[in-house]
Amino acid sequence: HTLLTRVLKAYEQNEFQLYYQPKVNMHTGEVIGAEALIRWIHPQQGMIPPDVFLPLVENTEFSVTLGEWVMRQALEQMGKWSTAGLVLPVSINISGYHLQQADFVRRLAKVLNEFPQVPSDWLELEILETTAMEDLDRIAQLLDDCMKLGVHFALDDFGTGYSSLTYLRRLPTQTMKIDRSFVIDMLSNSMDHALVAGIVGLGKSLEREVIAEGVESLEHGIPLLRMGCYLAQGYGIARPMSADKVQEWVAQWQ
Ligand code: G
Ligand code: G
Ligand code: MN
Ligand code: NA
Repeated sequence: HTLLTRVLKAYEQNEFQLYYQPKVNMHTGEVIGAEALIRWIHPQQGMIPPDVFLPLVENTEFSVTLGEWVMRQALEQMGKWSTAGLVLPVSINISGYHLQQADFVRRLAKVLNEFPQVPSDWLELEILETTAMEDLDRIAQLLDDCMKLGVHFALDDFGTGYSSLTYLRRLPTQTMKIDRSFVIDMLSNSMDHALVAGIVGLGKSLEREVIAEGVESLEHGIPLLRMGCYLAQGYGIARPMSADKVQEWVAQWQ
């Protein structure tokens, strides 16, 4: 079997699972949400990371199937947490191929309607900066239409794409996620420190929320807070974890 046929079979056999990585406000201590990250739990090989199998399904019809599965899983999980007394907005990573499907808005609305107990504004879609977008006017309109349904958007891996500033200028997104490659070494690398400070300033000027990814230690919080970047995600706060561990994590964080 090719790896792709194994991926399709894995989907049918329910071997995919969403892990969740918390995002916090370092200033208030509040847990503000979590990013959903797909995992393939192979019965023999154990966990297979998305970098191994997502590239295979990229730009295929199956990536849309999987993308909608991720959406439903995230919404269902938010509903479960909410019932248990935990309000936790979830962001999911959306592939460019999926986002650019002609009926994206209609299908998103349909999925949201399946979860009437979950407010749509708890769902955030992270758009990869490396997503090749041919027609930015159309995508901007698409994001507007989705935002009318209530969902939020974030520019993921901000600063690494070849058209970061163009995407920022043309796409109506509420949040910028500073790519972890700038954040990880910012304590020792003055270039990275300056770039992070610049991105935070840009976010402030444009009235976007800014979240630092790759916060690998609590020391990272010191310069970030000084810059006015309060929101953070990274191994120093929490690693991605299975859904059943999240409530316990939130309880001990607070
Ligand atoms: O979780 P991890 O760091 O291994 O993720 C590796 C990459 O896979 C990241 O770039 C992440 O955005 C991407 N990824 C993780 N889960 C999903 C998903 O559900 N959908 C898409 N499209 N990408 C994902
Ligand atoms: O591309 P995207 O930002 O969606 O990727 C998220 C990926 O980043 C996840 O696979 C997650 O495991 C990884 N990640 C999250 N926090 C950290 C961190 O602090 N350091 C590193 N190196 N990777 C991280
Ligand atoms: Mn992401
Ligand atoms: Na990212």
